[in-house]
Amino acid sequence: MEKTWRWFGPNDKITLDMLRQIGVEGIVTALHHIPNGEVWTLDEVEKMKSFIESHGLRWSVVESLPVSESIKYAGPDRDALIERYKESLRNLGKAGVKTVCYNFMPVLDWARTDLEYPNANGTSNLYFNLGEFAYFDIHILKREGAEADYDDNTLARVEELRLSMTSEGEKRLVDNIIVKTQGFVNGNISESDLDPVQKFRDLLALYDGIDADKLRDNMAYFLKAIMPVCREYDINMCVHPDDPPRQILGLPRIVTCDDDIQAFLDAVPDSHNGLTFCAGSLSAGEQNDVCSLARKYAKRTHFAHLRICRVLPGGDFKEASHLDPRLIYVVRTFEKENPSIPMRVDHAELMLDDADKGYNAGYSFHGRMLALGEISGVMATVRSELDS
Ligand code: DNO
Repeated sequence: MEKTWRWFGPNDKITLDMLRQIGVEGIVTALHHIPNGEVWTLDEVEKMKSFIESHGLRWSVVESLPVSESIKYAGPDRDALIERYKESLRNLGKAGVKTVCYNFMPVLDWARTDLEYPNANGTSNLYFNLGEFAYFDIHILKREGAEADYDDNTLARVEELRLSMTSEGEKRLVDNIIVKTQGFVNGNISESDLDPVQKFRDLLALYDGIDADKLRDNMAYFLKAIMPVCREYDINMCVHPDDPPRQILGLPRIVTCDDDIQAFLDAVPDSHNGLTFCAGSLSAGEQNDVCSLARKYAKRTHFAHLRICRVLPGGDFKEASHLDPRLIYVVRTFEKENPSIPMRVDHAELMLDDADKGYNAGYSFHGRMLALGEISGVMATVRSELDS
């Protein structure tokens, strides 16, 4: 697989020169300065591409060309927005950038409650605490009927939290769940929003009456509309699985498991309609066996996110080591079945001086560099086994 790295553009504190030194071959990025729903012009795409190439690297993957909420919930302007999306794809195609990652998660992209959960060795990592998440849903968001979505054990954890929760604790949860994890990946909520919770409630309301079947129809509608452009320019679309892979906050989620993946592939049967195999997101669902999913979908995968989670009793999950045997199995599978795809490591630890640098949550430098070194070793070993 091609070793790529998610880089957030010229303002990223991690520079392309640094990335060349650590064995990165290709860049995963987006035109973060262009607001969601606007066209990525050929000029802007080419500027970014030349900048990357002037550092001896290539622009391997777009992550993400964001799908506007209105396309997801089928708002009145969805056709106009799809036309703009197609225009952006054409411009990417003309410039030769042909792997496009996106997601179809309503409102919230990925969810974590803790961004610096301490590990025993002094590093820290991302963590999802189901009790805290349910607390956010029930007591901060105050979503109607939220209690019904949690089991007794989780509700008991929420009650325990309620007895000791402080206003700083609540602020930390809001920051982690809807501000810090979201601001840099999707423009829905940003650090400058004065009342992120109210803004978030308004966004949730857009999905009133949209269930999983409707969302599936809307995804198929979108994919069918863009496929002719993808065929013309040979662009591979790869949807990111839902993170975590389950319904949350009353929102439907439709890329959570084997059946879901099969369903969107069947709905639009075209090789340009494929998957971002995020081993981390898929492994955060107890229903999923990432190893068999990798075997089953290797050929429909256009991009791999290499990280892995461990689900804990009670429904919490945390990021596990990049040397976890399941991840080694996934790497072996892709090296065998689809070795030309790009891969990037993801959500690594904060280590050494990473924590002082203000990197985007989950996107440390030293932690990801270590993970890339580990995965590179696994890839080299697997390749030499396959060659012998
Ligand atoms: C989080 C990322 C996601 C991903 C998008 C793709 O760290 O994995 O934000 O980039 O869902 O559209």
